[in-house]
Amino acid sequence: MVMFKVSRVATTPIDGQKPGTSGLRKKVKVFMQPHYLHNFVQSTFNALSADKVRGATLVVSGDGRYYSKDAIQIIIKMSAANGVRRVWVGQNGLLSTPAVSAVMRERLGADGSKGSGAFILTASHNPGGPHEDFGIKYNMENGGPAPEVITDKIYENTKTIKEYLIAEDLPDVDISAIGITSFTGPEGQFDVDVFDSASDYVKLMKSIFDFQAIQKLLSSPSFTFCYDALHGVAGAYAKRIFVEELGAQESSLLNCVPKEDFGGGHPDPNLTYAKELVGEPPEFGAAADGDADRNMILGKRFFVTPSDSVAIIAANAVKAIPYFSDGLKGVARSMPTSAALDVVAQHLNLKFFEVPTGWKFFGNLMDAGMCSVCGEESFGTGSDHIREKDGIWAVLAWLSIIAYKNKDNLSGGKLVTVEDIVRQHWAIYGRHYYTRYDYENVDAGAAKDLMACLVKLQSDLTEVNKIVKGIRSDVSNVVNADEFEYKDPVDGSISKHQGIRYLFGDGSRLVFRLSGTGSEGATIRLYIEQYEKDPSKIGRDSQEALGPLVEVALKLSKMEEFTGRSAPTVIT
Ligand code: G16
Repeated sequence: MVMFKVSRVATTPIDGQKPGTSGLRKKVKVFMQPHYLHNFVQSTFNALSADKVRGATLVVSGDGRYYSKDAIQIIIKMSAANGVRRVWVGQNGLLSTPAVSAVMRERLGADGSKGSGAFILTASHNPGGPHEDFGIKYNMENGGPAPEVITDKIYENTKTIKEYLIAEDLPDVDISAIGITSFTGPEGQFDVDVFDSASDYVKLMKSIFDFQAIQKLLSSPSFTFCYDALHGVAGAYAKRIFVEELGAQESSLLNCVPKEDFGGGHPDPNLTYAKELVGEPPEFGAAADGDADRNMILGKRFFVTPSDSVAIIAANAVKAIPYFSDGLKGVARSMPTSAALDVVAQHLNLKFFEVPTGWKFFGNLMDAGMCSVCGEESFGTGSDHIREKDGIWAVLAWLSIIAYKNKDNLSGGKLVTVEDIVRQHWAIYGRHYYTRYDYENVDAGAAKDLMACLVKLQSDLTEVNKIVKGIRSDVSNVVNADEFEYKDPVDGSISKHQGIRYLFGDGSRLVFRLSGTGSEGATIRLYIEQYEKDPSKIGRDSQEALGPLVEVALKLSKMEEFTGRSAPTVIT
């Protein structure tokens, strides 16, 4: 067995290592600076209790973006030096974010390993390549992202770090070959276990869904299906699940070879970036982001908003998905997500929670058995089968619902389509017209000023309504305006400043937030929502229906004045 020594390397703090909504995301060239990744990894080890490091098992993998392979070798060497017992790596360093969560819950627990955690190497939906983004985040033993108390500690540690530990003489491990490589260090044996990236995840999906029912749907002559992985890590799962297990045609997979630079594209599954899928619509289309935790659901020339998607999944889960056959424990959404899920929860008498943006906030609810299905407007949908949002799970959930709705007419008749399912849902529950405007990479100072101005305005609702009515007299009055604050019902922790809300008398909402996932400058997100219960008014074009509120939002926030932008970068 190869022996290794532990080196203590002197370092100094590097500015700007504060984890955002989901980990630290920066340009690759920032991560490649001397000590940059090392400082963050050591600061993470130092933020954890000793038993979560010494003798522990760590999963280290990600979406395969540029710099991942180097980063994995660095983290292996630092893990060895910090007394970790074994590191688990998906073959070629690939594991989707949901698969990491699945592996932690299914496999690490089962093998008796203690104190497990994971470093997930991804910048999610941000582009990859030498000039683009890299990212890293730490997940806890329950398979979910580290909570704020840990990420705050990590950040504090990055500001005072003086040294890191590394086994510099440990040879690079071949992560392309499945198998265990063992080494000996000052504290005994250290193993690197490279395993198949997909098998645990595929097994889990088969235990949740009725694969036979989905298979029947996919083989129906009237049904067409297409899945676009945008060259992200979802490709490593799509072939195994959709083609090998469910019998879809190989031609139904688009961009399913994972690439370090996502083929030069932007691996963000929305109407702007998943262009190929939007251009050639099948009966059912879906797309994923870089690390496969996001999803976009499409019918034939019909976009399902993520807010509607989670509501529709919740409304149909018990009948269409075997995992939920005993009922739902509760449902949850992030604050800016539309209230479509709230209405379903009321109708079905389900526990309901509204949390801040960030999947980590769902974890406590799920661990406490209070929530089964949850979702976010940012193309994230999932359930308590793991502690991350899950792109392929969402696609399988939709395929299950379509299969259920068509169980009696799969032999050639007219199918109930995605659009039919959504329209039927609106007819029962009403429709939440919804849109999000993103202003990407605006000047950080200008963005801060815009937000500060909106907060200041909130202290005087009479003044707000004077301005609003001056812009559009046909919108309802603002009845409340605040900054969203969340008290976790499980551990009582409080998260402040989670988005600026303007709430209107008719249930409409304007929400303003700064994104926590960008790598440069600031991204302003504006979320606009309006509820329509009247069945004769639920069929309008959403941009047209929301026109007056959009006008109010842009003028009230002085968007163009502050940012110099006359139009958003992306509208969804
Ligand atoms: C992350 C979080 C999500 C969050 C999203 C958007 O997603 O996991 O819970 O909704 O960021 O964040 P923001 O609006 O701050 O950019 P991902 O897919 O980027 O990991």
